[in-house]
Amino acid sequence: MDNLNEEFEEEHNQRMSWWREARFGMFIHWGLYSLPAGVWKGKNIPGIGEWIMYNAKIPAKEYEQLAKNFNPIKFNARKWVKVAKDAGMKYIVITAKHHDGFCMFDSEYTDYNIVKATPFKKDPLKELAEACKEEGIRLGFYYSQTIDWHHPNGMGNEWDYDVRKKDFTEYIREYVKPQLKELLTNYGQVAVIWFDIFTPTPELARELKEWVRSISPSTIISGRINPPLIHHGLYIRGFGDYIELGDNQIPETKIEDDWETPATLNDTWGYKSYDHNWKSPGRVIQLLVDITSKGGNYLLNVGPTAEGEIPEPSKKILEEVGRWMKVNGESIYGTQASPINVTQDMPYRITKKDRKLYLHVFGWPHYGELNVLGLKEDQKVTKAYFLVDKKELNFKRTDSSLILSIPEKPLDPIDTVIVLETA
Ligand code: JFZ
Repeated sequence: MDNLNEEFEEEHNQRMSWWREARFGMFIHWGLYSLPAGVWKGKNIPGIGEWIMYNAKIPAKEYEQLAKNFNPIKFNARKWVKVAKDAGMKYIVITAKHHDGFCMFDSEYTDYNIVKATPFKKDPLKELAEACKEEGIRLGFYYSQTIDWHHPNGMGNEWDYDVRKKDFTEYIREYVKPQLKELLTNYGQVAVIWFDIFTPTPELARELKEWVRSISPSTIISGRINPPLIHHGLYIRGFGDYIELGDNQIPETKIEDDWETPATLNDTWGYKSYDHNWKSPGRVIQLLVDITSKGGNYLLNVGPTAEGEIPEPSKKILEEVGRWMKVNGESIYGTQASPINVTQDMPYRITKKDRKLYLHVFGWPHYGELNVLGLKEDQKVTKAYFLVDKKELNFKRTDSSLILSIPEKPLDPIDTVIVLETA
C-alpha cells in the first residue's frame, strides 16, 4: 500500500477504534412526527411513523403547525442516557433533522426548529450532549442531507413544490453544510454524522465528506452518504467510514469491513401509538450476537413520544438486554467476526477477541454434547469454560470439530456463552 493510503488507513483505524469496541448503540427517532404518532385526521396512516408527512401527502404549511403543539415536558436527557447505558449501549445517534425538515436543534439557518418554533423553547440535543458526556456515552447526529419535505430546494416533496424549480446544489451549499457546521461545533465532540438516503451525486457526497472532515476529522461518517455499493456480491465502503446495511438487514455471512445494521424494536422508527409489534428481549440479544459474530455493529432504535418519553415496552426490552449484557458483555465489546464459518442454520454463533473464541449457544443440545464444526486442523483449543462462572468443560477434538461435554440444561436459555481459549 502506498504511503498516502497507509496514512488514510491509519487515520481510519484511529477514527473507528471506539466504534469497533462499542458494537452496540441506541438510535433515536424523535421529531414532530412523534405527535401524530401514525394518525392523521382520524385515520391510521400506513408505513413508518416518521414518514407520515409523505404517506399522507400533508402540505408543508399544514404539517409545520404541529410545531405549535410540540412540547415534550417529560423529556429528560439523563433518563434517556441511563436507558441506553443500562442496556449496554455505548453510543447514541439521534435525529437532528429527518426528512420532514424540522430541526430538533437550535439553528440560525431556519426558524423551523425546536427552540424557535415550539413552546418547548429548549435545545434537547444540547441537554443530550451534556448527559452523554457525563456518562461516557458517545453522541452522533442523524441528518437527512437529501430528502427534505419542508425546504423548497430539498428533495422528495413533489406535492407542494415544482421539482423543476429546485436547486439542490444550493440546498447542500447554503443550508446543509452550514447546519452540519452548527451540529459539529455547538455540541462538543460529535461521534457520528449519520447521513441517510443518499447524496445524489458522488461529487456532492465527496464535498460533504470533505466538509465534515475539515470541521471534525474524528467524526465518523455513515455509509448512507452514498448509495449502497455492491460489487460482485461484495459490500464496498464508499465515501463513508463504514458500510450501512438496509433497515433491519442482517447479512448471511460476515463482511470483511466495518459495517452496521440499523434496526427497530417494533416496525417503526418514529413513534406510532398503535405499533405494538415488539421484538422479544431474547430476539434482540440473538440479533446483537448474530450481527457481532459477522463483524458488525447493532444500532437499535427507540422512538420517544411527543411528551419526551421512551415507550415503556422499549424500556422493558432494553432492561432485559442490559441484564444479559452485564454478564456477557465481554463476548460482544471489542470482538471481531468469527474466524470459523458458521451458517445461519447452526444453533450457535462465534465472536472472537484476541485468543478467545466466544461460543454463543442459542439452541442447547440435550444429549450432553455440543459439536462445533469447521475448525481448522491447526486451530488449537487449550481450554473451554462457561463465561459466567468460569466452570471448565471437557472436550474432544477431531480434525475439523470440537466436541464439548455439556450439562443437560443451558445456563442461559437465550444464549449460553462458552469461552474457547486457543493457542
Ligand atoms: C431511512 C429513512 O427513510 C427512515 O425513515 C429511517 O430513518 C431509516 C433509518 O433510514 O430508511 C431507509 C434508508 C435506506 C434503506 C432503507 C431504509 N436502504 O438503503 O435499504
